[in-house]
Amino acid sequence: MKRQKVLVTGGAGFIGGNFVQHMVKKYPNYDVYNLDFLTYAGDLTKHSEIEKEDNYFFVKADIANREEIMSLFEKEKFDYVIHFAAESHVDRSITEPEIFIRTNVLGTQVLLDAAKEYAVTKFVHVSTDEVYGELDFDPNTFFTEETPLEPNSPYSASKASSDLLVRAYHETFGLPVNITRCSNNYGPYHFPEKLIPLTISRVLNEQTVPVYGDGKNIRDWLHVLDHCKAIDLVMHDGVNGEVYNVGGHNERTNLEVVKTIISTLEKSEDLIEFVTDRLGHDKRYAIDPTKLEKLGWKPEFNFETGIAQTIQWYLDNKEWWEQIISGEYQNYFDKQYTLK
Ligand code: NAD
Ligand code: TDX
Repeated sequence: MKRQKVLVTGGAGFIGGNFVQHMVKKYPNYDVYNLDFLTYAGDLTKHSEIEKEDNYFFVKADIANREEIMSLFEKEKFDYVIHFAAESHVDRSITEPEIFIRTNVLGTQVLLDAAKEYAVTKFVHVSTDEVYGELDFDPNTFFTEETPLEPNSPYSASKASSDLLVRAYHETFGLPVNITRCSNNYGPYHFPEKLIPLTISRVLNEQTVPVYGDGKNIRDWLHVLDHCKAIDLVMHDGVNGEVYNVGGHNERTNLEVVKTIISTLEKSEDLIEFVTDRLGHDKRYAIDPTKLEKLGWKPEFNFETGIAQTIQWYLDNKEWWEQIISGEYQNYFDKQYTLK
């Protein structure tokens, strides 16, 4: 079999970064291209180990820059495109929606055009369960692949828009695509603006943890390495045109998550600070992963084993998250919280 060329967009970010490392190590016969614009969320220090490998390449480019993307595809003739690059933080989409449309919608369309023009074998679009909107607190209701799209935030609306474009390129042009919609990821290299790494880093620094509203909103937590295995499976075995939900039945309220972290680190719950709720805050997400399980996926982590491993990783890699929160990014943290 000829060497396969895999383009991973957003490979300097959290999930894309873990996926690039998974691919470089697991498939020495694949050339893995990490394409990233290195926004505030992109960081290459995480790849210091794999940088030495012959099958890893980095390209700095903006997915919304048509000329740049087209000439890269012309030159490299990729076999696979695994598309993670996005603006990913819901809170930012509430204050600055425009960049979400540019990156998540226009950027995806440029990549689809390039994938069509240069006839890739597969285009995997990494989306989110947030495109389905929110569920109520009835524990027997789940998002399936048939749940209608009802996004509530500018972020999820931009992701739903890109999902529809991906679907349209399959229906209209026959582009071989899959869409994956996963629940909240956590694990190594999670950017400390998101709930779990923000809580771990702030608790370790004896800072208060802002819990939005009453803390009863529910998220369904998925370890990033289980997500990487799901994408690996879908890129190789997914049926063209199909959507696959990814989630491991690990629902927790935000307050439960924060309390678990605080007790594991043996700190006081006095650090919890209830702050003004997020606008349009989705109540509950929960995934039905049956379709992906039928394809052969099974998660390794449950929330207890995954969160313990993740907390230990943040203890062992303090320099990584400290370099992020000690820079100008700190201003962002300080701006966000309005105490009740
Ligand atoms: P992230 O914010 O950690 O990383 C995003 C990466 O994309 C960064 O490296 C950034 O530099 C890059 N990027 C941004 N704009 C770009 C552009 N114009 N051109 C090229 N690169 C650009 O995000 P993440 O949490 O790793 O999420 C990855 C994907 O998974 C996203 O598409 C997101 O919507 C989806 N997703 C994330 C979660 C989650 O829990 N984190 C859950 C479901 C789905
Ligand atoms: O400081 C906080 N306090 C708080 O109570 C933060 C940052 C969050 N929260 C709450 C809001 C959510 O209910 O915690 C929950 C998780 O928040 P985030 O970590 O911001 O994630 P969420 O909004 O659920 O979105 C994530 O999962 C789906 C990713 O960021 C998205 O990219 C993905 O699509």
